[in-house]
Amino acid sequence: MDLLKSLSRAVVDLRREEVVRLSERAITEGIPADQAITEGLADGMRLVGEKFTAKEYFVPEVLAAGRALYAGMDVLSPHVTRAGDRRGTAVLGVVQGDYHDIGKNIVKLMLSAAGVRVIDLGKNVTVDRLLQAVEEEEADVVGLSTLMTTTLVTMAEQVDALQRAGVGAVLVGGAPVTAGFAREIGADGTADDAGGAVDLFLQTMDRVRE
Ligand code: B1M
Repeated sequence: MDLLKSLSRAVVDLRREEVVRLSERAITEGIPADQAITEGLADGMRLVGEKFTAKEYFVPEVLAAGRALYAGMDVLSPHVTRAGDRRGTAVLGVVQGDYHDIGKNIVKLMLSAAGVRVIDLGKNVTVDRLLQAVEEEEADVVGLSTLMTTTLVTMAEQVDALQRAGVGAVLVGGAPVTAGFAREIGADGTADDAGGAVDLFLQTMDRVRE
C-alpha cells in the first residue's frame, strides 16, 4: 500500500508533520491503525536502524525519527481496535541496562488492544521490580524486551530468576532474540514482532490460567 510506504518514508526522512498528516490520512482511508503502526511507523524505524548501522544516521537523527514515530502513534493509537474482554495480566519491561523502548511500547499497545491488562515497568528494569510487580498485580506472565546483544546476558539472568521464583511464564523479544536463544535461556517463548507477540501472549496466558 503506497500510503504505508510513504508513512515509513516520512519516519526515515524525519518529517514529523508529514508523519502526523499521513497517519491521519490512514485513518480517514480506513487503513487499520495497527497495520499503519507496524507496516508504516515501525517499518520506518527499522530502516532508520539500517542507516544507523551504515553510519549514515547518528544518535540525533535516530532520536528525531523516534519523535516522529511517537507523533504518529499519538494519532493512530486511539484507533487501534480493542477487544472487550479481559484476557489476563502481563508485566512488561525492558531489561536492566537497556533504554530502547520503542518496540516494547508497540507491543504494549497491541497487547492492551487485545484485551490484556499490561503493567508496563518501562525501561532499565531490575529483576526485583519485576518480581514485586508480578506479586502485587497477580500477573500471569512477564514479557522482557531487549535490543542489544550486550544485554542478552542480563535477559538470561532475569529469566532464570523469574523462573526460579515460579512466575507463570516468561516471554522474551527484541531484535537480537532468536527462538534458539529463548529456548536456551529457559524462556517460554518469543515473537519477532508485535503481531506475533499478541498471539504468543494470548496462547501462553490461556495455558497458564488453565
Ligand atoms: Co540504539 N542501538 N543505542 N538507540 N538503536 C541499536 C539497538 C543498535 C543495534 C544500533 C547499531 O549499532 N546498529 C545498537 C546495539 C548494538 C548491540 O547489539 N550491541 C545500539 C546501541 C549500541 C545504542 C547505544 C549504546 C548507542 C550509544 O549511546 N553509543 C545507546 C544505548 C543506550 C542503552 O540502552 N543503554 C543507544 C541509544 C539509542 C537511542 C536513545 C538513540 C534510540 C532509542 C530510543 C528509544 O527506544 N526510546 C536508539 C535506537 C532507536 C536504535 C535503533 C536504531 C532502532 C531500535 C528501534 O526502535 N527499532 C537500533 C538499530 C536496530 O535495531 N537495527 C539501535 C524499531 C522497533 C519498532 O523495533 O525494537 O526491534 P524493535 O521491536 C519490535 C520487535 O523486536 C518485537 O516487536 C517490536 C515491534 O514489532 N519486540 C518484541 C520487541 N520487544 C519484544 C518483546 C516481546 C515480543 C516481541 O515479548 C516480550
